[in-house]
Amino acid sequence: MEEIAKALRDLDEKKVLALVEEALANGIPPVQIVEACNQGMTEVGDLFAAGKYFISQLLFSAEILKSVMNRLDPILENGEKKDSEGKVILGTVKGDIHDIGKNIVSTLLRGAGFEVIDLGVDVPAERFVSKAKETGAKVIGLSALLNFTYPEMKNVVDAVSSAGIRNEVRIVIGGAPVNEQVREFTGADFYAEDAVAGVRICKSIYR
Ligand code: B12
Repeated sequence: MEEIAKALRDLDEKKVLALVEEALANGIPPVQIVEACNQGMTEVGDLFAAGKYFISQLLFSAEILKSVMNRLDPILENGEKKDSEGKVILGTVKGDIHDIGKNIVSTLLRGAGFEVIDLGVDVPAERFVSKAKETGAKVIGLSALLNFTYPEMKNVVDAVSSAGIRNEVRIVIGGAPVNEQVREFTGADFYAEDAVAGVRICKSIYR
């Protein structure tokens, strides 16, 4: 797993894909492979923050991870159709276009039997609210990876309150730099440190 993270950090696409195949052949659960990739992406982000990588390298890392997810998605979704566990609205908040993590959450939720309404990226608060009203979903999942988009998460929570549906809708937030303090700031109900935790939270809400 460390080798996968390292190969991703070094942007060695061929090696990443070969290691993923090897891990799958050895029966490593795909969720664990995703976590290793997360680690690699964090290291890419750190190199970017340190001025050693540039936007082109960020973009390339995203392309590599997308190829990995193309391979893992069908396994994570697991084919067998279950009854709907419930509806979950997902989106990356306004001002933010990072979507790889959100897409992983979407895949795992679908795999767990949830109906996912994915609103995409750069989603304004009103869109989350109108979709929640339209579909009756009990969960809104917000993704944000930029610290300057935290206030936008708070805007969504406030918009849900203003629309008078705060008691019917639980709001879950996630994204690499998000933590419990951000949750408090935004007024969201839950913070998920990763996609697996997100699925667990959604299950607990619908139970
Ligand atoms: C790839 C990447 C990009 C790609 C994104 C491509 C894409 N389609 O998503 C591109 C090149 C477009 C990009 C652009 C920018 N980026 Co960028 N990017 C990254 C990088 C390297 C990886 C992100 C990623 O995909 N990680 C892998 C996924 C799987 O992890 P994840 O998103 O955290 O998701 C997991 C969990 O957090 C969780 N999760 C995520 N969302 C949700 C939601 C819910 C509901 C739940 C339950 C769980 C959950 O589940 C996932 C799986 O476990 C990060 C570094 C990092 N540390 O994350 C920087 C990073 C996020 N970017 C950064 C910056 C600064 C930018 C730019 C502003 C750069 C610039 N100067 O233009 C722009 C902003 C563009 C915009 N307006 O959004 C900074 C943000 C700093 C900050 N805290 O504000 C980071 C941290 C890099 C750094 N260290 O400086 N970026």
